Amino acid sequence: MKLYYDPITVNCRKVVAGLDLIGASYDEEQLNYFGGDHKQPAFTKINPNAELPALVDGDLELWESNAILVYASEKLGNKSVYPDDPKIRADITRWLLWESSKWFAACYTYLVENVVKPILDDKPDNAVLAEHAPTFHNRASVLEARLEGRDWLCADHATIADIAVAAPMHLHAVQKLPLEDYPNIRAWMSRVEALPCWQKSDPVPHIPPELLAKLA
Ligand SMILES: N[C@@H](CCC(=O)N[C@@H](CS)C(=O)NCC(=O)O)C(=O)O
Repeated sequence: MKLYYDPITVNCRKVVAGLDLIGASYDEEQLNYFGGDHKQPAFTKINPNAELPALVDGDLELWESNAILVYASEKLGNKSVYPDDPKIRADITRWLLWESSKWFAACYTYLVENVVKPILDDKPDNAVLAEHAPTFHNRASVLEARLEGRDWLCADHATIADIAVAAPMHLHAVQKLPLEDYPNIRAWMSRVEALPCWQKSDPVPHIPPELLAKLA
C-alpha cells in the first residue's frame, strides 16, 4: 500500500494515526498541501477531488480517509480496532459518517479562522465564528452525550471511530474550539492524545517554523 499525504492536514493525520493503530505498514509519498501538490495532475489522476489523503493498493485507488481506515482494518483483519460484531460495526460506521458529514465541518470553521488564516497572513473573522458557534455546540452536544459514562466511542478500547472523530479536533487548542462546556469530550480527547499512534502522528514537527511562528 502507498499513502499519499501531507502530515500537517486533518484527514492525513487521521489516516497516519489510524493506520498505525491498525498496525498497517505502507510506503508513502509526501505532498505539500500549502504548495498545492494535491491539485497537480500527478495526484488528481488518483483523487479527482484534489483532496488529501489517498491510498493506492495495486489497482485500488482509494480516497476518503474513513474508507481508507475501513479498508486497512479489513485487509489486516484487525478485529480489535474494527470489531466484526455487526452491531459494533454499524455503530462505528455511524460515527465515521457523522464525522465526515457533520463533525468535520463543525470543527473546520475554527481551523480555517484561527489556524489557516493566520498562516496565510489573514485575520480570523469573529462574525463568521459567532455565526457558526450554534452549529458547533449542537454537534458537540451529540458527542458529549454519547461519551457520558464511556471511555471510548464504540468499544471498551480505541477503535478507528475514535481516531476519525478526534481528527477534526486535532489542533483544538490553537483552533480555539470552545470545549469549556464539554467535560466528556475533553476527557476522551486526553485519552486519544495519550495513544502512541496519536503522539507519533503529531503534525507540529512538520509545520515549517516560519508558519508555526504565525500561530504564537
Ligand atoms: N472527506 C475527505 C476530505 C478530504 C479533505 O478535505 N482533505 C483536505 C486536507 S485535510 C484537502 O486536501 N482539501 C483540499 C484543499 O483544501 O484544496 C476525506 O475524509 O478524505
